[in-house]
Amino acid sequence: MIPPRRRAALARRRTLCYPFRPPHEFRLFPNFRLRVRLRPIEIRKSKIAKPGYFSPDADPAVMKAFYEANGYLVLENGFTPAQVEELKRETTLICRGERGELPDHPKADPAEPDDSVLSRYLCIHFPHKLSAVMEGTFHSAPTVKTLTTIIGPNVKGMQSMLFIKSSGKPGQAWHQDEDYIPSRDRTLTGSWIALDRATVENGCLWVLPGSHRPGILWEQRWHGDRRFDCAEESVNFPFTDDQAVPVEVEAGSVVFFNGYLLHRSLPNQAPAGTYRRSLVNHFMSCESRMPWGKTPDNEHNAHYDYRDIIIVAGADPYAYRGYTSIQTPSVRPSGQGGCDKWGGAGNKYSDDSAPKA
Ligand SMILES: O=C(O)CCC(=O)C(=O)O
Repeated sequence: MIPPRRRAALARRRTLCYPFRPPHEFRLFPNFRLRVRLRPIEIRKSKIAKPGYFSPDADPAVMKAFYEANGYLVLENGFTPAQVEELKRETTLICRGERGELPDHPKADPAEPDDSVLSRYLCIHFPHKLSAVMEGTFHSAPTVKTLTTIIGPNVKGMQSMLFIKSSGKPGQAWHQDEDYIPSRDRTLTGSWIALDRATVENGCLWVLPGSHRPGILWEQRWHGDRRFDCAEESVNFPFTDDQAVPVEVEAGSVVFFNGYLLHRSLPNQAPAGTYRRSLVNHFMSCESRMPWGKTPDNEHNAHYDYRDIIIVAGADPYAYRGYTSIQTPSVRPSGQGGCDKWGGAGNKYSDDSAPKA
């Protein structure tokens, strides 16, 4: 008598050994009475997680080790389907102007369908200044747990971007976020919350694993490439496009990535009427002062500390400096109407037929 566990193991082995579909039952030898019953081949869903993809209960030490080596990780199910639905509803209200009018974008007519409104936007900066629901994502427990694992016990948030990226909208060329939001200890971390399933087709994030490690901010140049919006492209780094990894994720997953990691996204090429929505928040250690933006009264850069922040974990050693509100929400141009409003006046796409005025 074969014990049940051994029988199950043998059955599994038989399943694995026959890559073709064998007759359901056959005799090995005509005079041999043992009948071997072969089960139809099973295509089982792999239980092996993709490297860098973690569940909320994953071992923090393993997550940290992957993050330190690669500069990113994916937290699967970081937000529940109900939370994602609420964030999508809020996205629509923000785009319609129902959470406050956006610069140069009057409130939508109530009769205008949501799809028509949403398709006007590539991205809205600082949505957390408009919406308590958006700001709430800074404090979500799985996010904070991951941030304290990869940054340290004291964490502050300072920036958010709400990508709508409807079909046909461009991506962002290779860049490092510390080029825009400087930390003093290389702890800048993006949390990229997928509100739709993000795929290569609809313009998911691509990363160059390990590219954060040299700790160098590479030179940036205008790219002139219609696949990308008006932000410049990092160049002259020792990595090639074929080393890039697409970070495809389900809605509710969160991609955490280091501020020195080279990353980009390509245009949304999915069918019309679809979106690749994501909410990206930025954080760093509270210990890092932040010389971001214009210093008031010509204060020395090294002394300046941007204080439009939200403490999400631990303590702020500079709390005595107080807190303030500096940024206001804005709409990021897609480049489809030119780049003048992005401080890129004179930046023309390679197929621009006529120079802009
Ligand atoms: O979501 C995207 O398409 C690009 C996001 C990005 O580059 C960023 O968050 O820095």
